[in-house]
Amino acid sequence: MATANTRVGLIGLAVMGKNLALNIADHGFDIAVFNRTTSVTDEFIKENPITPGKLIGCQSLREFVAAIARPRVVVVLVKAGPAVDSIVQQLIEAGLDAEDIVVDAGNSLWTDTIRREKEYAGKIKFFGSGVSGGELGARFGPSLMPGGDPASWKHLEPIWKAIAAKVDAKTGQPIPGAEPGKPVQGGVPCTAYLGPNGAGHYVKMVHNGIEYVDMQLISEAYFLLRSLLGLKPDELSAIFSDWNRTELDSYLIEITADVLRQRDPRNKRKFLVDVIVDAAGQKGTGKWTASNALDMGIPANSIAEAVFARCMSAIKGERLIASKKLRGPTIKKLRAGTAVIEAIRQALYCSKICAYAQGFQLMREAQKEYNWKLDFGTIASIWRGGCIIRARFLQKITDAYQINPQLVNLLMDPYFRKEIRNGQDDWRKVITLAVQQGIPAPAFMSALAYYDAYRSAVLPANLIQAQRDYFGAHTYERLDSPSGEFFHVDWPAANRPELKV
Ligand code: 2AM
Repeated sequence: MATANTRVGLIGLAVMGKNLALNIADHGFDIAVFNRTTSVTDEFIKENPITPGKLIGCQSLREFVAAIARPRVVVVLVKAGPAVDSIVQQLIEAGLDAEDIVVDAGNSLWTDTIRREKEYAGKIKFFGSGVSGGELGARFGPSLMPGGDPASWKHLEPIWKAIAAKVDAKTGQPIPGAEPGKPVQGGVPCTAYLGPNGAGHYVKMVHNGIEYVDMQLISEAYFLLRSLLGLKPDELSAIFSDWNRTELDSYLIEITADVLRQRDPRNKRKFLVDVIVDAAGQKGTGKWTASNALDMGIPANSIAEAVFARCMSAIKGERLIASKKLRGPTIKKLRAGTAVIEAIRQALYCSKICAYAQGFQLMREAQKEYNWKLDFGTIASIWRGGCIIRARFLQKITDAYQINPQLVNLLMDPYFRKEIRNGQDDWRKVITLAVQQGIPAPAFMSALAYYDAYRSAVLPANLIQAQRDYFGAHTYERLDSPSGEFFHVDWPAANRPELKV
């Protein structure tokens, strides 16, 4: 039986849990670990006999709770949903008390985190934290998005700051060099306290919503390059590598270049991308973001579009049938000149700015709804390293919110205004080409629609208001009367005098 002296405990030894535990141990923290299937714990301990901080494998939750120094910090990495509640209940039964902190580091819905914090108050302190960076991030430095009560954060903070990805304070560039057992020295950690209750999980959700658009936009750029220019995957890989030396420098562009040059392990003459079924899966965080945007009435149309694009891809069987029946223009190949490639790059870049603008607009609204005080500069800064959307571009967003913390929309920031001014002719040309040639580019298009609508002083919603008043007496406001004064016209009577009795 272990003595109560490990600094922290972790439950759930799937890939993310194992890697996070090793990352924590790498930084010298003794850690107790537990997994429902105990053979997994045994294997894990056997595979990792020597770590800078001790790994203590526990066979029961009682043993696990007894192994951790008080106040106990227990990181939970089980499947989001009922498993989290089940584990918390079991931990309480196994001896956790009101001073102990349970950190849900899974992809939980932020409203569940709000509920759990209330529900378990007085029994344990429930704390939520988003974790992004995939398996490698968890192992060598993720971006961590904590939310909960500030007193609990004080206990978690040293661990979270130690294990998070590090970036250079000035340039925001990730500091490389982490290896097993050799944590990164120096730099600023990609984690910061974001706010109470569900704030961390909410920010993580929006991160994922943005990630959906980022991936969709890159796929559309790939598809346009391929369809219009007839380039092969390895040629496309070289283009993405070039782009990775521009403003688009990011993890997702980098892995795209890697993916596109990967050969099929079954047949080296083929590229792997060409044998992968074009039907995207999803686990729900993009959908949560889009449906939350609908609930709050915030136009995050590119985020929704990216989710729908995955849904469209998933009905592959229907698309195969439709492709034989529904006609469109025949694609005329263009000469692969640098101008077209640069135009597509600009379209991707401008669309990406709009996607981030939407994500931050969502967070602005959510903070009103939930009474949080989110610091958008800090959020952008902790996304600079470790997470899937990490990018050089996030330094520019950090700067934008540091210059003006009250920035209403990222599109209004002088730097981003200039970037879109420079890129928008190309952006429009690429979308025109896509339309003329019948190549789907829904996220490019929805981002441009967002941009054009956002910069419109006048939209056709006057007509919508008139229609609503016509059929449902929903009333309308007038431009020449104070706001809040509502009018109604007896439309049938005004237009169809013969209906008057
Ligand atoms: P397992 O190895 O026993 O399946 C990801 O699924 C991780 O969450 C795994 O470590 C898994 O444990 C754990 N997990 C899933 N559901 C759980 C539950 N209801 N209780 C405890 N652990 C659970």
